[in-house]
Amino acid sequence: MATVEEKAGTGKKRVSNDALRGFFREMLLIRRFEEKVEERFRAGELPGFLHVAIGQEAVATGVCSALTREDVFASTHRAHGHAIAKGTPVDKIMAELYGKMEGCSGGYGGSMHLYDLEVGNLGANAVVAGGLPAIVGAALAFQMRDEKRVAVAFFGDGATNTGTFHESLNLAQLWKVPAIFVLENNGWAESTPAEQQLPLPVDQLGKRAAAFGMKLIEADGQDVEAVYLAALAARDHALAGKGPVLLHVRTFRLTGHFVGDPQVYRDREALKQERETKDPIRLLGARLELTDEDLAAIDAEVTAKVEASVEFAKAGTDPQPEDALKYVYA
Ligand SMILES: Cc1ncc(C[n+]2csc(CCOP(=O)(O)OP(=O)(O)O)c2C)c(N)n1
Ligand SMILES: [Mg+2]
Repeated sequence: MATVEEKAGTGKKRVSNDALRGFFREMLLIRRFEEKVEERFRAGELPGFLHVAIGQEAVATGVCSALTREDVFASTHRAHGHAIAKGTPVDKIMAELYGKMEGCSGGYGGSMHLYDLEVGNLGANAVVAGGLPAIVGAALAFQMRDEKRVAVAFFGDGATNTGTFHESLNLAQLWKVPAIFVLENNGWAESTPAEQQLPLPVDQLGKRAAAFGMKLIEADGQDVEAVYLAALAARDHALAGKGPVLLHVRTFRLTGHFVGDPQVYRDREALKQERETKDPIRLLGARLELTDEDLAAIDAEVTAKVEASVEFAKAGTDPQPEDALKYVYA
């Protein structure tokens, strides 16, 4: 976990510069990984359907840095960043995207089904809001076993319109389980903008917590320090037996819904503006006053990791036809 200090004379918490540099490195690793994934997908090397979370890296890093290895999470169709931030090596994730047996899900899952129980990844899920009920169950187990662990669900603004969202928050609050519901609000559900899918203004989506009497914590999703401190507070609340938390972070999807999305529905000028002003990596780099040399060194280090992951994946083992029905229980 990162070091939290007191900002001199203000009583306000802040994260040490060393820890912020660590966050920067991880966020850049996630960015370079996803850029590489886009490139290899366009080159026809990756099967399936892919979603990247470019612009949302501060949410993955901020939340997962506040968790221990024993804490668990469930993710969505936009899962690479969460998986990397919780500690799965990029080699295993890239191999999964290439459909290789060395992948974190043995090559059976692909981008929308990244699992890694060793680091507490209970699975990405292609079903919108599919992870929330699982997280309520995991949190209930921790509560019944008296374990100091939290269960975290990542999901988007669109997911808050599903029945599973409401059922999960209702039961979680009723049972006061140690769950954190991370509402990663990027203001889009595929090509549908917030104002066409939400009855509340996009920035007020956190108000949904009140319907369940649930604790609400909010943070700027482009500011990794703010997300991290908010996630720490949410974890403390949940572990104190005070019940679950809705952690609402406003963030920005700086690319299409899926890799290859031409985004014909999106205002070009607004997107350009968001890319210039809302990029969480650029914002953190400016705050840390990284020099060009610093930046080049960190970039070279993470880019080399990503390149190596592609080599690792390409050298991996293809599943055999006779393995197709393994792990099928239906
Ligand atoms: C139950 C269900 N309904 C619809 C879909 C199709 N779908 C995939 S992603 C998506 C949008 C989800 O929006 P949001 O929850 O805001 O997540 P984001 O894509 O913005 O990360 C939809 C409707 C689905 N996969 N599952
Ligand atoms: Mg969304």
